[in-house]
Amino acid sequence: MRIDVVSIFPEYLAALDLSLIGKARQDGVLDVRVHDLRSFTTDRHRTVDDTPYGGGAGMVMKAEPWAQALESVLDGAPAAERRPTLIVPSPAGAVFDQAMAYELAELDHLVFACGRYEGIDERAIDWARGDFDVRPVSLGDYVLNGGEVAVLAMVEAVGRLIPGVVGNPESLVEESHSDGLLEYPVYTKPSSWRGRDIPEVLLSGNHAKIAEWRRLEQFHRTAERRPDLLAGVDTGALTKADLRA
Ligand code: 6GU
Repeated sequence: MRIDVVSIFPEYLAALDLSLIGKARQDGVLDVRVHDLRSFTTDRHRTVDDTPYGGGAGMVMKAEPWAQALESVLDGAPAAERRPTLIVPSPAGAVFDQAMAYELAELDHLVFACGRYEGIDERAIDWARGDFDVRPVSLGDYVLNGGEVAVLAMVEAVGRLIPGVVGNPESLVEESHSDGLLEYPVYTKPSSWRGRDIPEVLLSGNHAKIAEWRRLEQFHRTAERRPDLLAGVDTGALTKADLRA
């Protein structure tokens, strides 16, 4: 997968050199390129923002540097059957979730446009629809100063779903949100630690019983912490007592 990130703080994206994503880049599974928006300005001050029409606090990112940057990304992209997807991180976007991560992991070319200040001139976004499948995306209902941190989160969530990025694909199956529920609690040695014992069933060697216990724990946790998620899950024969709800 090819990933381009455009930002006025390319250093923020240095974390993409690390860990699983960094390894995937070294292995050639992920081709990640980070671009400095300011290098697409033409004035002496390398201006990327200006005051908002209509008034109000803060600054708005100018359209032209964005058009230049995105055109340069298109020029440098390998010929692809599908249009690249342009993700615009914004608290005003659709909320990113595991289903979206799976969807994006199927694509060959993702481009991230990191806005700062009060956002990007909307005409640049509209213009980009000519060449990109544009998707404004939010991490959740809170405000960050810019899209960079959101891009780190999204690239990690998407990248780890690409074959060859996570060493053991089995670990993608049994994790929070893979089945719409939160993950069950996990334990490792010693079996007794500071007076706390692990649940006995985990020492039973009975795999069916362990699987059943884990499933029930998933429901307990989800009912307690994220009851909103249960609406999308078949709770089947479970009773309210089972859910401890
Ligand atoms: Cl994706 N961007 C910004 N700037 N703020 C956010 C966000 C994204 N998601 C939640 N808050």
